[in-house]
Amino acid sequence: MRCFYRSAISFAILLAAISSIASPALSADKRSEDKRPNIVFMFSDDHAPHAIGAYDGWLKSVNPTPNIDKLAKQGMLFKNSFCTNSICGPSRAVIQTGKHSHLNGFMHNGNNFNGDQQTFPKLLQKAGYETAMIGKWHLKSDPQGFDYWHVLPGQGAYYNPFFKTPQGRVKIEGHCTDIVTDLALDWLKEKRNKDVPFMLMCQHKAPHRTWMPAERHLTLYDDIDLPEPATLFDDYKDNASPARWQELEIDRHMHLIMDTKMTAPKDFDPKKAGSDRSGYMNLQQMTPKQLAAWNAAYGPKNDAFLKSPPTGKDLVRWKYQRYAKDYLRCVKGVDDSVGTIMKYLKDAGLEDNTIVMYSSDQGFFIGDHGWYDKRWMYDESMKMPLIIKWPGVTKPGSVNEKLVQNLDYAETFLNIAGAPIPADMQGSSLVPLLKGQSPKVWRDALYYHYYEFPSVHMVARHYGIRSEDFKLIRFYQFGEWEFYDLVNDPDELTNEYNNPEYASVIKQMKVDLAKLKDHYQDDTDVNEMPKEWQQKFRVKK
Ligand code: SGN
Ligand code: CA
Repeated sequence: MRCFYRSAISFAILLAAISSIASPALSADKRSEDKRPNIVFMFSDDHAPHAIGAYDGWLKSVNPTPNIDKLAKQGMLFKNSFCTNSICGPSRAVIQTGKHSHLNGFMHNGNNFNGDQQTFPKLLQKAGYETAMIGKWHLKSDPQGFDYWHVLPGQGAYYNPFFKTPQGRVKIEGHCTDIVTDLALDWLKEKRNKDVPFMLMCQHKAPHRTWMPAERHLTLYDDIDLPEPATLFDDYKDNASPARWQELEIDRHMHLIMDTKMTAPKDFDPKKAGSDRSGYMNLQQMTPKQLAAWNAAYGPKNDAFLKSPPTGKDLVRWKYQRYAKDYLRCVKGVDDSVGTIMKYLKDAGLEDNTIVMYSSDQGFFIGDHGWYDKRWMYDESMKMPLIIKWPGVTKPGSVNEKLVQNLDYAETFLNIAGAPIPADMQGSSLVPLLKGQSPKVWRDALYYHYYEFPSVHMVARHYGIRSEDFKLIRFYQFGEWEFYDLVNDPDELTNEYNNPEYASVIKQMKVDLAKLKDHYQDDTDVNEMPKEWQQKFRVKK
């Protein structure tokens, strides 16, 4: 392995030097004289790359995302795109700041983002861009650095959601994905200052749990069986202990009524269901028409289930089908939104000078390893989709295989705008890659750190390093390691940590992990918990 941490440092210095030469003076020029591109940053929640047709995966055959695929055909698809911490708020905070979680202060969803700190939207504004943020924000504090914002409070609701705005809260009728699209279009058409370039963040709640599709998609895929992931019945026998006592299995933790929309019996008390109630409670907020469409779609399918309920593995398979179909139905709504926005840009004559980017806050398990949710450093969850179309710059249909992260977005946006890149940002601008260049110096390993434990889904804290070929994970509270050979075992089923054949690679990766931790100035505690505490968690519930 090359010395990636040194590469990362020298690359950052190089970029800072280039960007300070390239940065223009702030200008109040009219739009016709300012040729800098607009940026439409479309972002969804929990949309795994393997639920996008343009990426490879076992769901490709159902053609889940025709519009996102079209974007990929017109732009560049990043095959090896990852997050630094696979969870919603933290991923967004990394994007805002270009800094790892331990530095931006938003390490887990319970945190409150310090919006007074340096963020890329503020710097874009300073460089003369108009900025807007619409949809899921999830950083608790109010957005800063935006000329216009309409954000969902917390997770937001799928049906008839409230939005927070600088003027107060508003409730809007409809499905969240469509409302966010409409608000984005309204801002593009009516509200923005047309004399300056813009950056619009159009951020969807879908396809987040509890996967509630729009009315028009409620029966999509009813006529087919989805392919199953190869690892649906993983037994975790090779993993470190946390994989055996987590709480995100389709089998044991996915709730039949709350998650898979089974008809509730008359005496059902959601408070006793022991699961998050927000999605189920959203049914009470539907209009009579929405609820009628919902019941008409799920009712007959639920009746068929209740007539002869499957058990054992058949029940897992049934839940997987119901869950994955709802997930893909929500994805379809997001894909429609991408199509609508792209059509508007074309019709309005904005297409040629607007960068369109699609991404999601992390990946997701769609039954892979028998799971839903994210959080783990395993590839299904650590990978993020990333597709960028920059007319005249990205080669249509190109695929980039470099290791990139959400840590890079802030610097990329600033670089595109010709704005200076602050030296304390920790990523690397993707602009050279977008231009089709192959920089001599680029990172050859990624640093990852997940902190939310104990918490919903009970995924133990871990940190680790991922190179192109190998992955080393440390569940430090429990003093356990995992190591995977990603070339020979892309599904990460065989933990090779104790295989002597890998001893020298593992030794080197431990050294490199320590260096990366140091390089990114992560001085958070990675010590083991006392043995008696470890034992309490290790019990499979
Ligand atoms: C909610 C979800 C969890 C999810 C977290 C974090 N339950 O608690 O499944 O892991 O959010 O998700 S739900 O029943 O309300 O959907 S995140 O994307 O915001 O990080
Ligand atoms: Ca998420």
